[in-house]
Amino acid sequence: MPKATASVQTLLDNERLLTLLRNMLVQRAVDTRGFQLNRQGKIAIAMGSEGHEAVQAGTGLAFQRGKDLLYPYYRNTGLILACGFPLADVFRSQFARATDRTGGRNIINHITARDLGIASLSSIIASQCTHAVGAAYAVKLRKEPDRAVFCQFGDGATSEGEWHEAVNFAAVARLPVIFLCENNRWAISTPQAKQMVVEDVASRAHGYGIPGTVVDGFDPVAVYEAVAAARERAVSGDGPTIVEAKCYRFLSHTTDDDDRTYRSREEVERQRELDPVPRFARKLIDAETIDEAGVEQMRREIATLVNATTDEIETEPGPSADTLYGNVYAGSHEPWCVWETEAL
Ligand SMILES: Cc1ncc(C[n+]2csc(CCOP(=O)(O)OP(=O)(O)O)c2C)c(N)n1
Ligand SMILES: [Mg+2]
Repeated sequence: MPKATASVQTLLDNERLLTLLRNMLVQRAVDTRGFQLNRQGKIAIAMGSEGHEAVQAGTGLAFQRGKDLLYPYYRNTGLILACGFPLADVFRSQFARATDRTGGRNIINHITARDLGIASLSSIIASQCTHAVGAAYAVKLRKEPDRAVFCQFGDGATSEGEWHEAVNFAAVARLPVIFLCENNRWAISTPQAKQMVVEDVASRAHGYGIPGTVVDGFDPVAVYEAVAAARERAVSGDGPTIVEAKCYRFLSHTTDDDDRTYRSREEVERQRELDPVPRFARKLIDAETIDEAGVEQMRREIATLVNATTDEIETEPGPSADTLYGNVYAGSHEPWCVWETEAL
Protein backbone atom coordinates (compact mmCIF):
# COMPACT_ATOMS: atom_id res chain seq x y z
CA MET A 1 0.00 0.00 0.00
CA PRO A 2 1.26 3.50 -0.74
CA LYS A 3 2.71 5.40 2.20
CA ALA A 4 1.63 8.90 3.13
CA THR A 5 3.63 11.66 1.52
CA ALA A 6 6.31 13.14 3.75
CA SER A 7 4.60 16.37 4.79
CA VAL A 8 1.81 14.50 6.61
CA GLN A 9 3.85 13.07 9.45
CA THR A 10 2.27 9.67 9.89
CA LEU A 11 2.61 6.06 8.92
CA LEU A 12 -0.96 6.08 7.63
CA ASP A 13 -1.26 5.27 3.93
CA ASN A 14 -3.11 7.58 1.52
CA GLU A 15 -6.19 5.40 1.48
CA ARG A 16 -6.65 5.79 5.23
CA LEU A 17 -5.87 9.51 5.14
CA LEU A 18 -8.65 9.91 2.57
CA THR A 19 -10.96 7.79 4.71
CA LEU A 20 -10.36 10.26 7.56
CA LEU A 21 -11.15 13.21 5.30
CA ARG A 22 -14.27 11.55 3.93
CA ASN A 23 -15.58 10.75 7.44
CA MET A 24 -15.01 14.34 8.51
CA LEU A 25 -16.87 15.69 5.47
CA VAL A 26 -19.75 13.26 6.00
CA GLN A 27 -20.04 14.24 9.67
CA ARG A 28 -20.12 17.94 8.74
CA ALA A 29 -22.74 17.32 6.03
CA VAL A 30 -24.96 15.30 8.41
CA ASP A 31 -24.73 18.03 11.05
CA THR A 32 -25.63 20.74 8.56
CA ARG A 33 -28.57 18.72 7.26
CA GLY A 34 -29.80 17.97 10.78
CA PHE A 35 -29.90 21.66 11.70
CA GLN A 36 -31.66 22.48 8.41
CA LEU A 37 -34.26 19.75 8.93
CA ASN A 38 -34.96 21.06 12.42
CA ARG A 39 -35.37 24.62 11.16
CA GLN A 40 -37.76 23.30 8.49
CA GLY A 41 -39.81 21.72 11.28
CA LYS A 42 -39.16 18.22 9.97
CA ILE A 43 -37.25 16.83 12.95
CA ALA A 44 -37.81 17.61 16.61
CA ILE A 45 -34.23 18.38 17.61
CA ALA A 46 -30.70 18.13 16.21
CA MET A 47 -27.46 17.67 18.12
CA GLY A 48 -24.56 19.01 16.15
CA SER A 49 -21.00 17.81 16.48
CA GLU A 50 -19.21 20.47 14.43
CA GLY A 51 -15.68 20.78 15.82
CA HIS A 52 -15.56 17.11 16.83
CA GLU A 53 -14.91 15.72 13.32
CA ALA A 54 -11.20 15.03 13.76
CA VAL A 55 -11.72 13.33 17.13
CA GLN A 56 -14.39 11.06 15.77
CA ALA A 57 -12.79 10.23 12.40
CA GLY A 58 -9.47 9.44 14.15
CA THR A 59 -11.14 7.32 16.83
CA GLY A 60 -13.26 5.52 14.23
CA LEU A 61 -10.16 4.57 12.29
CA ALA A 62 -8.61 3.01 15.40
CA PHE A 63 -11.81 1.05 16.15
CA GLN A 64 -11.50 -2.52 14.88
CA ARG A 65 -14.81 -3.52 13.33
CA GLY A 66 -16.03 -6.97 14.26
CA LYS A 67 -13.80 -7.00 17.35
CA ASP A 68 -14.15 -3.85 19.42
CA LEU A 69 -17.13 -2.51 21.36
CA LEU A 70 -18.22 1.13 21.33
CA TYR A 71 -20.03 2.91 24.17
CA PRO A 72 -20.83 6.23 22.52
CA TYR A 73 -22.54 9.37 23.74
CA TYR A 74 -25.13 11.56 22.03
CA ARG A 75 -22.58 13.70 20.12
CA ASN A 76 -21.03 10.75 18.29
CA THR A 77 -22.72 10.81 14.88
CA GLY A 78 -19.39 10.94 13.04
CA LEU A 79 -17.92 8.18 15.16
CA ILE A 80 -20.79 5.73 14.73
CA LEU A 81 -20.69 6.35 10.97
CA ALA A 82 -16.94 5.72 10.99
CA CYS A 83 -17.60 2.45 12.86
CA GLY A 84 -20.01 1.26 10.15
CA PHE A 85 -23.41 2.56 11.28
CA PRO A 86 -25.48 3.15 8.10
CA LEU A 87 -26.15 6.75 7.09
CA ALA A 88 -29.81 5.93 6.41
CA ASP A 89 -30.20 4.72 10.01
CA VAL A 90 -28.82 8.02 11.34
CA PHE A 91 -31.64 9.81 9.53
CA ARG A 92 -34.21 7.18 10.54
CA SER A 93 -33.32 8.14 14.11
CA GLN A 94 -33.48 11.86 13.32
CA PHE A 95 -36.88 11.54 11.62
CA ALA A 96 -38.06 9.05 14.32
CA ARG A 97 -39.36 6.66 11.65
CA ALA A 98 -40.86 3.21 12.33
CA THR A 99 -37.89 1.80 10.40
CA ASP A 100 -35.46 3.24 12.97
CA ARG A 101 -33.54 0.61 14.94
CA THR A 102 -35.44 1.65 18.07
CA GLY A 103 -38.75 1.83 16.18
CA GLY A 104 -38.70 5.63 16.18
CA ARG A 105 -39.23 5.60 19.94
CA ASN A 106 -35.91 6.88 21.22
CA ILE A 107 -34.51 10.39 21.44
CA ILE A 108 -32.51 11.41 18.39
CA ASN A 109 -28.91 10.14 18.15
CA HIS A 110 -29.63 7.54 20.85
CA ILE A 111 -28.93 4.74 18.48
CA THR A 112 -28.18 1.10 18.95
CA ALA A 113 -26.41 -1.44 16.74
CA ARG A 114 -25.63 -4.71 18.44
CA ASP A 115 -24.46 -6.19 15.12
CA LEU A 116 -21.74 -3.53 14.91
CA GLY A 117 -20.67 -3.73 18.56
CA ILE A 118 -22.26 -0.35 19.30
CA ALA A 119 -24.12 -0.28 22.61
CA SER A 120 -27.35 1.60 23.26
CA LEU A 121 -26.86 4.83 25.10
CA SER A 122 -28.68 6.73 27.75
CA SER A 123 -28.93 10.50 28.12
CA ILE A 124 -27.77 10.18 31.72
CA ILE A 125 -24.33 11.72 31.55
CA ALA A 126 -21.49 9.24 32.30
CA SER A 127 -23.81 6.25 32.63
CA GLN A 128 -22.16 4.74 29.54
CA CYS A 129 -18.82 4.73 31.41
CA THR A 130 -19.89 2.12 33.94
CA HIS A 131 -21.58 0.14 31.16
CA ALA A 132 -18.35 0.21 29.13
CA VAL A 133 -16.31 -0.91 32.11
CA GLY A 134 -18.76 -3.77 32.74
CA ALA A 135 -18.33 -4.88 29.15
CA ALA A 136 -14.54 -4.60 29.44
CA TYR A 137 -14.69 -6.73 32.61
CA ALA A 138 -16.59 -9.39 30.65
CA VAL A 139 -14.03 -9.25 27.83
CA LYS A 140 -11.27 -9.82 30.38
CA LEU A 141 -13.04 -12.60 32.29
CA ARG A 142 -13.84 -14.41 29.04
CA LYS A 143 -10.24 -13.91 27.91
CA GLU A 144 -11.42 -12.59 24.54
CA PRO A 145 -8.29 -11.76 22.55
CA ASP A 146 -7.76 -8.54 20.60
CA ARG A 147 -10.94 -6.84 21.76
CA ALA A 148 -11.01 -3.35 23.29
CA VAL A 149 -13.89 -1.26 24.60
CA PHE A 150 -14.16 2.36 23.49
CA CYS A 151 -15.83 4.66 26.03
CA GLN A 152 -16.68 8.17 24.76
CA PHE A 153 -17.74 11.16 26.86
CA GLY A 154 -17.47 14.93 27.15
CA ASP A 155 -15.56 17.10 29.62
CA GLY A 156 -18.74 17.65 31.65
CA ALA A 157 -19.14 13.92 32.18
CA THR A 158 -15.92 13.84 34.21
CA SER A 159 -17.69 15.70 37.04
CA GLU A 160 -20.00 12.76 37.58
CA GLY A 161 -19.24 10.30 40.36
CA GLU A 162 -20.06 7.50 37.95
CA TRP A 163 -17.16 8.54 35.69
CA HIS A 164 -14.67 8.34 38.60
CA GLU A 165 -16.03 4.99 39.76
CA ALA A 166 -15.74 3.62 36.23
CA VAL A 167 -12.15 4.81 35.75
CA ASN A 168 -11.06 3.57 39.18
CA PHE A 169 -12.57 0.12 38.74
CA ALA A 170 -11.09 -0.23 35.25
CA ALA A 171 -7.66 0.77 36.60
CA VAL A 172 -7.79 -1.66 39.55
CA ALA A 173 -8.94 -4.56 37.35
CA ARG A 174 -6.62 -3.53 34.45
CA LEU A 175 -9.46 -3.66 31.97
CA PRO A 176 -9.14 -3.33 28.18
CA VAL A 177 -10.92 0.00 27.91
CA ILE A 178 -10.07 3.36 26.34
CA PHE A 179 -11.62 6.39 28.03
CA LEU A 180 -11.88 9.05 25.36
CA CYS A 181 -12.77 12.53 26.51
CA GLU A 182 -14.02 14.84 23.75
CA ASN A 183 -13.13 18.04 25.57
CA ASN A 184 -15.03 20.77 23.72
CA ARG A 185 -14.57 23.19 26.66
CA TRP A 186 -18.30 23.48 27.39
CA ALA A 187 -20.97 21.38 29.09
CA ILE A 188 -24.02 23.16 27.68
CA SER A 189 -23.53 26.61 29.33
CA THR A 190 -20.90 25.54 31.88
CA PRO A 191 -17.33 26.36 30.79
CA GLN A 192 -14.49 24.04 31.71
CA ALA A 193 -13.18 26.45 34.39
CA LYS A 194 -16.42 26.03 36.34
CA GLN A 195 -16.28 22.28 35.94
CA MET A 196 -12.74 21.59 37.19
CA VAL A 197 -9.63 23.45 38.29
CA VAL A 198 -7.20 21.26 36.37
CA GLU A 199 -6.24 22.24 32.82
CA ASP A 200 -6.33 18.69 31.48
CA VAL A 201 -8.89 15.97 32.15
CA ALA A 202 -6.11 13.53 31.29
CA SER A 203 -4.10 14.67 34.34
CA ARG A 204 -6.75 12.96 36.49
CA ALA A 205 -5.41 9.65 35.19
CA HIS A 206 -2.46 9.92 37.61
CA GLY A 207 -4.88 9.77 40.53
CA TYR A 208 -5.96 6.35 39.32
CA GLY A 209 -2.49 5.10 38.42
CA ILE A 210 -3.10 4.88 34.68
CA PRO A 211 -1.65 6.82 31.73
CA GLY A 212 -3.36 9.95 30.44
CA THR A 213 -2.66 11.50 27.05
CA VAL A 214 -3.62 14.93 25.76
CA VAL A 215 -4.01 15.17 22.01
CA ASP A 216 -4.92 17.89 19.50
CA GLY A 217 -8.56 17.07 18.81
CA PHE A 218 -8.46 19.12 15.59
CA ASP A 219 -5.91 16.70 14.10
CA PRO A 220 -7.43 13.34 13.07
CA VAL A 221 -4.05 11.69 12.57
CA ALA A 222 -2.85 12.67 16.06
CA VAL A 223 -6.13 11.35 17.51
CA TYR A 224 -5.83 8.10 15.56
CA GLU A 225 -2.28 7.56 16.79
CA ALA A 226 -3.14 8.27 20.44
CA VAL A 227 -6.20 6.02 20.37
CA ALA A 228 -4.42 3.24 18.46
CA ALA A 229 -1.65 3.31 21.11
CA ALA A 230 -4.26 3.16 23.90
CA ARG A 231 -5.95 0.25 22.11
CA GLU A 232 -2.63 -1.56 21.88
CA ARG A 233 -2.14 -1.14 25.64
CA ALA A 234 -5.68 -2.36 26.28
CA VAL A 235 -5.46 -5.55 24.20
CA SER A 236 -1.96 -6.30 25.56
CA GLY A 237 -3.42 -6.60 29.06
CA ASP A 238 -1.83 -3.37 30.32
CA GLY A 239 -5.13 -1.77 31.27
CA PRO A 240 -6.99 1.43 30.53
CA THR A 241 -5.81 4.81 29.24
CA ILE A 242 -7.48 8.20 29.32
CA VAL A 243 -7.12 10.01 26.00
CA GLU A 244 -8.23 13.63 26.07
CA ALA A 245 -8.84 15.20 22.68
CA LYS A 246 -9.04 18.99 22.90
CA CYS A 247 -11.64 20.24 20.47
CA TYR A 248 -14.47 22.78 20.47
CA ARG A 249 -18.24 22.80 20.06
CA PHE A 250 -18.87 25.26 17.21
CA LEU A 251 -22.67 25.03 17.38
CA SER A 252 -25.17 25.36 20.20
CA HIS A 253 -25.47 22.36 22.50
CA THR A 254 -28.56 21.33 20.50
CA THR A 255 -31.07 23.17 18.33
CA ASP A 256 -32.99 23.81 21.60
CA ASP A 257 -30.08 25.83 23.01
CA ASP A 258 -29.00 29.40 22.21
CA ASP A 259 -25.28 29.68 22.96
CA ARG A 260 -25.33 33.47 22.44
CA THR A 261 -26.69 33.72 25.99
CA TYR A 262 -23.52 32.39 27.59
CA ARG A 263 -20.49 32.72 25.28
CA SER A 264 -19.16 35.47 23.03
CA ARG A 265 -19.18 35.36 19.24
CA GLU A 266 -15.49 36.33 19.35
CA GLU A 267 -14.62 33.16 21.24
CA VAL A 268 -16.51 31.00 18.74
CA GLU A 269 -14.98 32.81 15.76
CA ARG A 270 -11.47 32.41 17.18
CA GLN A 271 -12.04 28.66 17.43
CA ARG A 272 -13.58 28.55 13.95
CA GLU A 273 -10.24 29.66 12.57
CA LEU A 274 -8.93 26.27 13.69
CA ASP A 275 -11.81 24.37 12.05
CA PRO A 276 -10.45 20.82 11.61
CA VAL A 277 -12.31 20.09 8.36
CA PRO A 278 -10.79 22.69 6.00
CA ARG A 279 -7.52 22.41 7.93
CA PHE A 280 -7.16 18.69 7.26
CA ALA A 281 -8.29 19.08 3.63
CA ARG A 282 -5.59 21.73 3.16
CA LYS A 283 -2.99 19.49 4.78
CA LEU A 284 -3.76 16.65 2.36
CA ILE A 285 -3.78 19.04 -0.62
CA ASP A 286 -0.36 20.41 0.40
CA ALA A 287 0.92 16.85 0.74
CA GLU A 288 -0.51 16.05 -2.74
CA THR A 289 -2.59 13.22 -1.31
CA ILE A 290 -5.59 14.82 -3.06
CA ASP A 291 -6.09 18.03 -5.06
CA GLU A 292 -8.62 20.85 -4.64
CA ALA A 293 -10.88 19.40 -7.33
CA GLY A 294 -10.78 16.01 -5.60
CA VAL A 295 -11.90 17.53 -2.28
CA GLU A 296 -14.67 19.44 -4.04
CA GLN A 297 -15.84 16.30 -5.81
CA MET A 298 -15.87 14.38 -2.52
CA ARG A 299 -17.85 17.18 -0.88
CA ARG A 300 -20.41 17.21 -3.74
CA GLU A 301 -20.83 13.43 -3.73
CA ILE A 302 -21.44 13.48 0.03
CA ALA A 303 -23.97 16.34 -0.23
CA THR A 304 -25.84 14.44 -2.98
CA LEU A 305 -25.84 11.25 -0.90
CA VAL A 306 -27.02 13.02 2.26
CA ASN A 307 -29.81 14.85 0.40
CA ALA A 308 -30.97 11.71 -1.41
CA THR A 309 -30.95 9.76 1.88
CA THR A 310 -32.97 12.36 3.77
CA ASP A 311 -35.47 12.65 0.87
CA GLU A 312 -35.94 8.89 1.00
CA ILE A 313 -36.20 8.52 4.78
CA GLU A 314 -38.64 11.42 4.99
CA THR A 315 -41.16 9.35 2.99
CA GLU A 316 -40.96 6.39 5.39
CA PRO A 317 -43.84 5.99 7.87
CA GLY A 318 -43.66 7.03 11.52
CA PRO A 319 -44.38 4.52 14.30
CA SER A 320 -48.02 3.63 14.82
CA ALA A 321 -49.73 4.61 18.06
CA ASP A 322 -50.11 0.99 19.19
CA THR A 323 -46.31 0.67 19.55
CA LEU A 324 -46.21 3.52 22.08
CA TYR A 325 -45.70 1.28 25.10
CA GLY A 326 -43.57 -1.33 23.34
CA ASN A 327 -40.00 -2.07 24.46
CA VAL A 328 -40.46 -0.29 27.77
CA TYR A 329 -40.53 -3.51 29.79
CA ALA A 330 -39.42 -6.95 28.63
CA GLY A 331 -42.07 -9.25 27.22
CA SER A 332 -45.74 -8.31 27.45
CA HIS A 333 -45.53 -6.76 30.93
CA GLU A 334 -47.63 -3.57 30.79
CA PRO A 335 -47.96 -2.12 34.31
CA TRP A 336 -50.12 0.80 33.12
CA CYS A 337 -52.76 -1.71 31.91
CA VAL A 338 -52.74 -3.45 35.30
CA TRP A 339 -53.20 -0.08 36.96
CA GLU A 340 -56.11 0.76 34.64
CA THR A 341 -57.75 -2.59 35.37
CA GLU A 342 -57.35 -2.08 39.11
CA ALA A 343 -58.74 1.43 38.86
CA LEU A 344 -61.83 0.04 37.20
C1 LIG B 1 -26.62 13.07 35.07
C2 LIG B 1 -27.03 14.17 34.13
N1 LIG B 1 -26.91 15.47 34.51
C3 LIG B 1 -27.26 16.45 33.67
C4 LIG B 1 -27.73 16.16 32.41
C5 LIG B 1 -28.10 17.29 31.45
N2 LIG B 1 -27.06 17.40 30.42
C6 LIG B 1 -27.24 16.89 29.19
S1 LIG B 1 -25.92 17.13 28.18
C7 LIG B 1 -25.08 17.94 29.41
C8 LIG B 1 -23.70 18.50 29.15
C9 LIG B 1 -22.64 17.48 29.08
O1 LIG B 1 -21.46 18.10 28.67
P1 LIG B 1 -20.20 17.30 28.20
O2 LIG B 1 -20.08 16.04 28.99
O3 LIG B 1 -19.05 18.22 28.21
O4 LIG B 1 -20.57 16.86 26.71
P2 LIG B 1 -20.83 17.80 25.44
O5 LIG B 1 -22.32 17.96 25.34
O6 LIG B 1 -20.15 19.08 25.66
O7 LIG B 1 -20.28 17.07 24.26
C10 LIG B 1 -25.84 18.03 30.56
C11 LIG B 1 -25.41 18.71 31.80
C12 LIG B 1 -27.86 14.80 32.05
N3 LIG B 1 -28.30 14.44 30.84
N4 LIG B 1 -27.49 13.81 32.92
MG1 LIG C 1 -18.31 19.36 26.63
